[in-house]
Amino acid sequence: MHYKVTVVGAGNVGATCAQLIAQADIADVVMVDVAADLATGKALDMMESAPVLGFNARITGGGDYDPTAGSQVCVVTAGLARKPGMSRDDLLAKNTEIVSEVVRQLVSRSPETILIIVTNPLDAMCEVARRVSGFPRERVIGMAGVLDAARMRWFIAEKLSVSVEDVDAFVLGGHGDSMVPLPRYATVNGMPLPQLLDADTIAQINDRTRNGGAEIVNYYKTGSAYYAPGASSYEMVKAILLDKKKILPCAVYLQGEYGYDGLFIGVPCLLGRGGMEKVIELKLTTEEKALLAKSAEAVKGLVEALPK
Ligand code: TXD
Repeated sequence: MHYKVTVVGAGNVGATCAQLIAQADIADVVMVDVAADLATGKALDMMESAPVLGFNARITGGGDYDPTAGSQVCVVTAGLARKPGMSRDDLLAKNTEIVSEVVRQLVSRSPETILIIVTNPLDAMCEVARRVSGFPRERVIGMAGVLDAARMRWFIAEKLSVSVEDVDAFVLGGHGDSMVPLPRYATVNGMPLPQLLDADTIAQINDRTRNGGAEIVNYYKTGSAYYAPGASSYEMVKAILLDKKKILPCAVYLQGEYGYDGLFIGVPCLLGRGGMEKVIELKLTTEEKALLAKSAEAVKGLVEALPK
């Protein structure tokens, strides 16, 4: 079967994700953007890279949603990006409007699709997508933890001068400054991180992970990170389409797990062809639970601030 993935928002993150999906030949990609010509132009530009890179997937782009019909996965990156000095939360009102409209358009044409939400403020936009789509939680998944964990993994690999391939890490909680890096569950080729680095160094890595988005915004000045966010979105699409049963940290609508009910929070999930197939519950220390509670409060605040 030939899979179809829609990416809404042909901006920095959307286009990076689209290119990676096509280049891996796992699906055809339809890009949609209000800036229709931007989507058309980027799709053409990517297709012109196909002969050189050697992929056969088709990428199309424009402003029309009809070509998205029957998509197995839809990635929503449409919205405004953060500018320096702007918090993720400042984006709330504007992006609620955008994500609501985008999701309505998508689900009317692909009622069985799996939604991957990327637009910030992430956890609140997931809730908007869940409400508008009426989908079960298995089919509304937020991308944040894969990115936050990737940042943490890179900082660990850099610090220890080891291959990124050997480094695993988990970040829980909302995708904000109160996210919860979990060094106790980070490993380097199976070896627990706390045995390899001292507590101060680990604390520095945790802080840098929490501020990873802001660090890039400060360099870019006119936009936010996109290579790692695009790659992280692609990783989730791949895990779903190829039914990998991969455990990845994702924002998911909790129903009692970790003591939360009715809130999107980043936790380890098993991703496969059914979407978010299982929430994995880790045993947390009292301190980790307290940090997660703080992060959950921040998400709750955002959700309560959503326009009714
Ligand atoms: O970890 C994460 N979840 C994130 C989230 C990591 C990085 C970026 N994150 C958020 O993703 C960011 O704060 C933004 O809310 C989105 C997209 O970021 P990107 O850097 O790709 O922003 P761009 O380059 O501005 O692209 C957004 C595109 C742009 O081309 C707009 O024209 C389009 O979205 N857009 C729309 N498309 C379709 N429909 C509507 N209504 C629309 N409005 C804007």
